[in-house]
Amino acid sequence: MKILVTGASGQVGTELVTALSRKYGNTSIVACDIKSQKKSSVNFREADVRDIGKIKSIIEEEGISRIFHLAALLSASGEKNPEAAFGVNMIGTWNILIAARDLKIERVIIPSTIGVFGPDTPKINVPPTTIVRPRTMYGITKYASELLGEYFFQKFGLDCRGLRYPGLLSYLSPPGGGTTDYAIEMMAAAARGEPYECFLKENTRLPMMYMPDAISALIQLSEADSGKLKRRTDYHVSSFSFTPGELKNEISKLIPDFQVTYRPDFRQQIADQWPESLDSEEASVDWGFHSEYGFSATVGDMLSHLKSPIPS
Ligand code: AKB
Repeated sequence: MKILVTGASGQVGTELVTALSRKYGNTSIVACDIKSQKKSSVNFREADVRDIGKIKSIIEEEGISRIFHLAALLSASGEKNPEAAFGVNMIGTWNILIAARDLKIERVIIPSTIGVFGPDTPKINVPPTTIVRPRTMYGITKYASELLGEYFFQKFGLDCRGLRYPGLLSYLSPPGGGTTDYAIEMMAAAARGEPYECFLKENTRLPMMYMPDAISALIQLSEADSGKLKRRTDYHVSSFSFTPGELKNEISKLIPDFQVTYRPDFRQQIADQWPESLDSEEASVDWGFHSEYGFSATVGDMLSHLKSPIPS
């Protein structure tokens, strides 16, 4: 098996490439991103997912059989530049699906997001089938990508799979352009001994997950027996939910003089459209999803790594 990871230099991509190469060996992985990467432990190919010719030639030249398609602009970046978000998220996903169908790729895994939800979505313990109706370009394009994945499965027999991630917490590679980024920024500021000005209100509750659990879930779904999957592209996974105020209090248990002020900006309106918690039951039943890390363990682990970063 030869695996292509698009968006490989992003927050999830960086850690997924490391985990996949540990599991399958460095030579089985091809990392691809629009940003060039000088130091890569695996074969790195620079490419824009909007360029189908380039994507097809990489697949053919490298003998790719499986694709993790992660390239995307996140919620806040998408609102700043809707055209770019449409191009990368929509055209990019369409290109990956067409290339996968034409070149007989055996499986395509596309993570989705709580960004697919809108103001009409219920707030608590939300199951995958519910009112969606997103209002952001990120949400619209990611929801359409979920539906396209299902369409390609039904119509062409392409094995597409996906899950909706909550906010993801990681210390190795910084997030970029998301609404849930505040949580990582807050912990990073605390670790540096600095105060933090939060761009969401103190009581905004959102579902979250630690990156090691997010990576395990994606790999687990990619390996699941196809016959056991009752859903295709929209499994829910989540570990816990918290507000900026609760995160501040948790950090203060370890760094008592940590200070946070609140100055909500345009990202508050995005966060207000998302649920507070997700129901991950179907992912647990169908392919064994579970989380190792709770809220306190995540904050403790994040802070200890952020305080003593791995030298680059
Ligand atoms: C964002 O905030 O845009 C992302 C997400 C929830 O998908 N982290």
